[in-house]
Order: sequence, then structure tokens, then C-alpha cells
Amino acid sequence: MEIQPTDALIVLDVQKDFCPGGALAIEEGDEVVPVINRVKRHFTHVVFTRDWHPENHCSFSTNPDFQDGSWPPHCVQNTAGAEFHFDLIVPHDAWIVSKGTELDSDAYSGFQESSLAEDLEKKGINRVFVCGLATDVCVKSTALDARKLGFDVVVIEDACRGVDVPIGSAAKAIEEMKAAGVQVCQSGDIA
Ligand code: VGL
Ligand code: ZN
Repeated sequence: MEIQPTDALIVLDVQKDFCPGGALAIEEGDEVVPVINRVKRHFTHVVFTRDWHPENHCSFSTNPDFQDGSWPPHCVQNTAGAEFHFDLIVPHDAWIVSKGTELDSDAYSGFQESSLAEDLEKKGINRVFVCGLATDVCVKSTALDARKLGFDVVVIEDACRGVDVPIGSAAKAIEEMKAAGVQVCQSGDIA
């Protein structure tokens, strides 16, 4: 798969709290980092999203269910847990989209409450490659929104990991994305 200047890579939420040891740790979440660092080199346009919640965000629960939108407190703005994984290569002038910044609503998609769609269109981008964390939450939501907005969408499967509660949710998310016209590839397919 040859990457064009009209393609963008969207890297979802590769933040410490979503990696092993973090507040909302995803199994093998950190394993996406070297994969993303590698594929990223092919792209002219790279967007990094970050989950960026206020303290006392409505999704935070002391008894989180991980399925109904309640989660342990995570990715609080300007805390260590909200930082990008240390090994993720993020340039100083990186294109960063923050989401989930409202107290009373959650945002799983990078397109929600942001100007991402218009900003991509302004740059003439018509295809987006999606990767990062989590397959069954923010990756899925972003990929489906991108389809609805008319972008061609490719998910880089081995550059994603899922929360996977209940077990099988990540695989189901891949199927849902495919059903919506999202293409699925592996990082090795990208040149
Ligand atoms: C996410 C759960 C809660 C994600 C964000 O980035 O996938 N998951 N907030
Ligand atoms: Zn969140």
C-alpha cells in the first residue's frame, strides 16, 4: 500500500494511562509504539489525538464497568498519565487533537467536538489511516466517523490494541469497522 500526500495517519491516544502500569491499562498497549514509530515515517500528515479529561470528568467512576462508558479516572489534563508514551516519537510542532475535554460529555472520536474533519479537508486529505488505543473504543469511533464524513479509511490492525471487555470486543470492533467499509491492513503492508 503506497502512501500518498493526500493520506493522513491518525494516532489515537497512545498515552501512559492506557499502557501497562497506567490508570486504564490496556494489555500490550505499549506494543503499538514501535509499530507506529515505524509506519509514521511514510506519512506527510500525522495527527496525534489525546484523551484530555478535566478532573471529575463524567466518565470517571470508583466502580467502573468498562462497558457502559464508566472508566477509572484516567488521562486528566496536565498529569503524568495523560502524557504520550515516552517512546512515541511526537515532533515539537505535532498536530495534536485533544478530546473528552468537556466535563459533562465524553468523546471517543477524534472528530467529535473538534475541527479535525475540516482541517483534513483543507489539506486535501481524502484517506485516513487509523491506529492506536483502543481498538474497541476510540479507534473504532474515529474510523466510523471518518467513513461517515466520506473519507476512505484504513485501520492498521497490528498498530492497535483493545480494552477487550468483554473478551472479543476488539475482534468485534474490527468486524464492525469492516462492515462500515473500513479497510483493514497490517503495518507491513505500508510502504
Ligand atoms: C478511551 C476509554 C476511555 C480510548 C478513552 O482512548 O479508547 N477508552 N477513554
Ligand atoms: Zn477517556
